[in-house]
Amino acid sequence: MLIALLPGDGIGPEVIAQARRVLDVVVGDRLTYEEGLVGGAAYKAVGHPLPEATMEIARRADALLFGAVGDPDCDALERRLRPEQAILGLRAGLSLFANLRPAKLFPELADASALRPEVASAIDLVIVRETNGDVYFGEKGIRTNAAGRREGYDIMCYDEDEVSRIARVGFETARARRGKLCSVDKANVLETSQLWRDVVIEVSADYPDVQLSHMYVDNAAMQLVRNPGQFDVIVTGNLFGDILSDQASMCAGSIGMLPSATLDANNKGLYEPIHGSAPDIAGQGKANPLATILSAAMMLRYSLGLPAEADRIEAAVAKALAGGVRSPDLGGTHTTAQLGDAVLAAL
Ligand code: GGG
Repeated sequence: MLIALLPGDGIGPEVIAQARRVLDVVVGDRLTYEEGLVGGAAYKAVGHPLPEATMEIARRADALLFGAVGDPDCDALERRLRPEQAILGLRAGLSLFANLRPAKLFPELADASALRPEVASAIDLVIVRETNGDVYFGEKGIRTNAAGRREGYDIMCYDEDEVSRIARVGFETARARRGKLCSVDKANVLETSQLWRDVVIEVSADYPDVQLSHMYVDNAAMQLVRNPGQFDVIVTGNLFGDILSDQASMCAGSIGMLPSATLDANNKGLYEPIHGSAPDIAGQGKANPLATILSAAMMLRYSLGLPAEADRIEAAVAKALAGGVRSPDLGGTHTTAQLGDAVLAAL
């Protein structure tokens, strides 16, 4: 099975290296790898954040393991050349529309959560974020308005097919868990959200066994901090899901702990930590590789049909944490490589 290895920028290569060590032990030569340039690294090497050579590897691969993109050197570039266009281009180019972001507190990390331990211990949810639409892909630009002033615009747009297909992923995910789906929108203000809510209700007719609720995104942000245990699966749009999953990560200990899978309709997927490239700590051995290692486990489970191997990696991460290993984001001083060593020792 072929994996497209896309380390990217900043701490991306460091965390991917640790995930690769773990995969080598757990699945060995059942996987082969082809590395591709993405993000600022790709722009600096060949003048584009998502070169055709990388897309070609990505199309052929059974799954993609992605580090992070983002580079302050590229901040002044026109938008189509910015590093972040690599991840958007992969999602659009491969129809990767369903981004699953599980947020669960490892019991050993109760002290690292931004919440009180008794509140944090209840967090065990999945955010299902749509990733092919919304303001990320709508028409955008800077124009001059009637008063002669510069005006930025990003069109927020969803069609009913985009909403129904992600709603189905939400319902299926809830059905396989505790049977509760909360659809998050802003239907009191936004037309896209009203359509979102109407379509989710229509789709719910096919899932009478799933308990559906609706929440405005501002309330959802508050409820995630007040009582995260009330959520099982959250289904939401691209922008709201991006924001809420970063928030959920701090409830679960650290943004360095949250993995993700972004799937197409056939479970081909791109797997990445939800964190970005963290240029402030790049190259210093301070990055937490566990979100990437857990993303590799999701890749084995969702795209490669190796659930036992995925379980083995997740158990090893829990054991490593129980052994006391902590990167700086978790309040410790262990290095990126030492966290990798601890997971390998626990396997
Ligand atoms: N590993 C996640 C990452 O690199 N994030 C940077 C980024 O551009 N994120 C945009 C998004 O997830 O929509």
